Amino acid sequence: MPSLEALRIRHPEIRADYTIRQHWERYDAAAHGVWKTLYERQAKILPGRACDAFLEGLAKLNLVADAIPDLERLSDGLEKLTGWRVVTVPSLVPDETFFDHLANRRFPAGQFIRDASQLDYIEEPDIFHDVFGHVPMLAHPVFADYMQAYGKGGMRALTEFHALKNLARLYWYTVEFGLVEGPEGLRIYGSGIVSSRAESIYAVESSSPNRIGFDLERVMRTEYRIDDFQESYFVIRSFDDLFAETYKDFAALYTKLQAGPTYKPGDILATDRLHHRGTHAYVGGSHAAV
Ligand code: HBI
Ligand code: FE
Repeated sequence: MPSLEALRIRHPEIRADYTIRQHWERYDAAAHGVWKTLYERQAKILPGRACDAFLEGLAKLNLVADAIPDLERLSDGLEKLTGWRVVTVPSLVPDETFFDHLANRRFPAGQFIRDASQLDYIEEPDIFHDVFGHVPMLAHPVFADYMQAYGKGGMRALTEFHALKNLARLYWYTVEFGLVEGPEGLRIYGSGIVSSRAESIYAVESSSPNRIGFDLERVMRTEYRIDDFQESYFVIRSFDDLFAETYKDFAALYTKLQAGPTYKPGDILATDRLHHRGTHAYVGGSHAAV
């Protein structure tokens, strides 16, 4: 990740918390066009796949296809709903900066938007992933509290427990790639899925990946892949349930996690509550796990 000094070359006004002004007026027609293309693709496929909370969040925040949102205006609406605001950052920020923003109900969103030639794959989160993918869920009161708790817990994991790896897995398998049991079947709430056309279909419909009932310790022991579709998704019963399962002091759990097994992304355990056992037919990319 570039240092604050390095970022200052492109963003002379960058602050110590890595925030910058969005400079909404600087997005050109091509940039707004990329937002529109991505938005319309997802709007077509998400009904019946994304959870109600996500779809309701889009509507409540008036997030539309027309143009890249102005984050100040978006924040004014979001703040009235759950007290969160969206701040602009160049892209990835250091862990402690990220956690400090979340702990204070500020969601950092990347300023740039991907190029039209890269609609399906980007290395760093852009404004489409961050705003379309993450912000609708922040309009849900319980999820909004979960995200703040993650920020507070992240700070402790980093400074007191050196357990960031475990906590980052929780974030990955919930906030980024989570599924939830809906009245009519499994639905997406994870931002990494909901902002990807191919993975939105794969995550709920493909027979390839495992879909496993959420279990906190199990998830914290499970490695994840950042370079391909997930081999396993974890399914929560509800956002209330997720919050109840995770709103606790992790000190004893972190100690426990220092010993015992670590699982590969595709592993299935005898103790798993399986919604679906994957066929593992999907093979792509390299198989590096982090
Ligand atoms: N920065 N902008 C941004 N977005 C993220 O999702 C993010 C980050 N910095 C660190 C980070 N995520 C993760 O390392 C933590 O969730 C563990
Ligand atoms: Fe994300």
